[in-house]
Amino acid sequence: MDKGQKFYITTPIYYVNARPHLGHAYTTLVCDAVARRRRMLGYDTFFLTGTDEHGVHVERSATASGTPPQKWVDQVSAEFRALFDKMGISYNDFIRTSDARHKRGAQELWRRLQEKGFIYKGTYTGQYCVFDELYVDAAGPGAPCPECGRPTETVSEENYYFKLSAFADKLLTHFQEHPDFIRPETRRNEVIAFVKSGLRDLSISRSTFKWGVPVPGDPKHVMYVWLDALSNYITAIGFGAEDQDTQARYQRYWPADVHMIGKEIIRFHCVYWPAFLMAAELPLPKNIIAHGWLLFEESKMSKSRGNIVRADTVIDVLGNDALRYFLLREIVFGQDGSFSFDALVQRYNSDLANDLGNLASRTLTMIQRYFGGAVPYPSPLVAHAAADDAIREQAEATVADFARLFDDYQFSRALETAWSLVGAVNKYLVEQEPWVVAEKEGEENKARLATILYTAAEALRVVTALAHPVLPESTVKIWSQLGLREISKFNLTDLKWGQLPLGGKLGKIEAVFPRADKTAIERMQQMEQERTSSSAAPQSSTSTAGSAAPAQSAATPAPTAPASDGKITIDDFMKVELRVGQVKFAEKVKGADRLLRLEVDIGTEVRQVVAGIALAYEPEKLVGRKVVLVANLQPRKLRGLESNGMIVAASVGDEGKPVLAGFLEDVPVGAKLK
Ligand code: ME8
Repeated sequence: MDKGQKFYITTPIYYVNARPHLGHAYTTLVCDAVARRRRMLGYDTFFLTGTDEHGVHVERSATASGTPPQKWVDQVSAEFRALFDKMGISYNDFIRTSDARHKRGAQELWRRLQEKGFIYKGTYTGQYCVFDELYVDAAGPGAPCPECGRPTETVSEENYYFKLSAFADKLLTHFQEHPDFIRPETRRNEVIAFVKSGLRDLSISRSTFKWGVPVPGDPKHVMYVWLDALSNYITAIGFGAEDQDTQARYQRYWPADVHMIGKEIIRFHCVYWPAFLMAAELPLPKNIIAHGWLLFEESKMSKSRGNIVRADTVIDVLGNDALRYFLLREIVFGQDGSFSFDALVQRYNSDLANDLGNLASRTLTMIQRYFGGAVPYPSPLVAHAAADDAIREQAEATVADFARLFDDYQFSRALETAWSLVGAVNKYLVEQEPWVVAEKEGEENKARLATILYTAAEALRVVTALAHPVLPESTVKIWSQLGLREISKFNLTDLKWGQLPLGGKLGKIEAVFPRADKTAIERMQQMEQERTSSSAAPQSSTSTAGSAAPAQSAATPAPTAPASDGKITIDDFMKVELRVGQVKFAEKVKGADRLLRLEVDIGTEVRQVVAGIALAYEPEKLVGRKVVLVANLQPRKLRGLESNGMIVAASVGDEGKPVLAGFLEDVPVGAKLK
């Protein structure tokens, strides 16, 4: 890694239609840890986060709550910012797409695209998913969105288009020449396959709503929310600014070194964004890193599923560092990973309270007790043992391994390495028994005691310096207990064994990680319940039957109400043909986490059904199972697959987990339910 360079890292800018949850906190704290380490390595680091505030989605949420859009976005954006401040996130700037500076920059990007001849006017008539802000090609009225399964709306609009189709080859060449452009490899392959399947021009304006950045020269239109949002990465650092100082900031920091995103938004970042930049003849970001999802109770934590946990809850009970450590250590970065209060408390107690906490408290307490709180002088000759060298060697290897792994975004493995040093030093203390040596008389024993405690304290210093970007609050405390000052100004490139000043006076010794007791979990669960019930944020509704489409979200218009008393006649019910079917074959639908393709025997024929039950059922376990099928539904297409019928399932809990309907007695395949 070169020194003295700039490093520009960004999070996605978060939608203000939902209150912040642990998923948003995750990306932000990962970036924060990376930014902090880069600063400690001497990089001129710029870390950007912010909120994405435009679009019909936000306009509708605001209107539904009777609030003017600007006031609504001000409120929710402030919540994101307050959370990040509470989390101690070291962002350098917080961009809002409703900022004047952003609008100016986004319009400047538009002008450039237009000047270079990549924008033209055309008409689009078809289906549109409001939730994903996506046009759904080749789909009929009411068709479900291929991304989220919600019903699409029919729109007919005269729009501006971007000539995305002109960039397929250029993008593929760029991916080939820059193998690290998209990480990890699996996401890179997905993007390459998407581009190879052909790119169509992209509609980049909307005229059916007002809440957006006006198109330069044609204010009846607002810019497509993704073009608007993606441009934040340059507008925040001064692209399109009027004054020279701000422009200089853009020159200094662009291109970004890392755009960190969740895996669901790779297409926007890895295809659209580079194509816009190529068209405007601007440099491309160096790395786009897509991480996996934080799951809670086995499905993606998200507002629409209603299965969210708030970062505040964890912070209020266990503190910021516990949350950061857990998410970076427990989740293999890049893959999906589960969050649970049990695992959090277990990890906190074992790695922080026990391992690091114990190492710090016993080493420092013994130095206090036996050496009056001054770092003892090790004795390289008389009182030296092979075990001391082993710790020193392991510490030196840890510095190198931690750097290699952390800077390769393998946070979990980097922390594992550092914690094996912690474990080794704790074991070293148990074996060397300094408390026994301290009881013995004579200079040699005194020298041996000094060497043991020096070795432990020096190893503690090394781990503390390495862990600072991950545990910014507690490492400050340990550092000052070691008698050292300003850990964040410590230059990590200088980290070497033997730098603990001999004879240096320790600071005041206090426990850094108090053990969490059993009530911690209950307290967090209770806080979540209270926050959920008192939250003003829209919650998802629970559907009574599982279907190929996920549960309705608050953002989706409610289904049309039945007859005024809410009841239907028996004739209405008899119109629905429910049959017993048996699953003959089941497989996951590629690229759709929630969907399974099933072949279901209903006595008279075998039907293909696409069902949104993949998060609850393994395909292999369904084969042979009897299910209830709505057999006379009109066929519809999901992810290009025709679905002939709907499997009946209960929708359980806030997250709408599907549970298949079944029978206690054996029933013949094809039997009708009435
Ligand atoms: O997509 N696990 O905003 P958004 C992990 N405004 N990360 C999660 C997560 C989860 N369960 N839930 C959310 C948008 N995230 C657009 C982005 S950028 C120009 C515009 C994180 O509010 C993750 O980083 O839906 C994901 O990509 C982002 O929040 C989505 O936030």
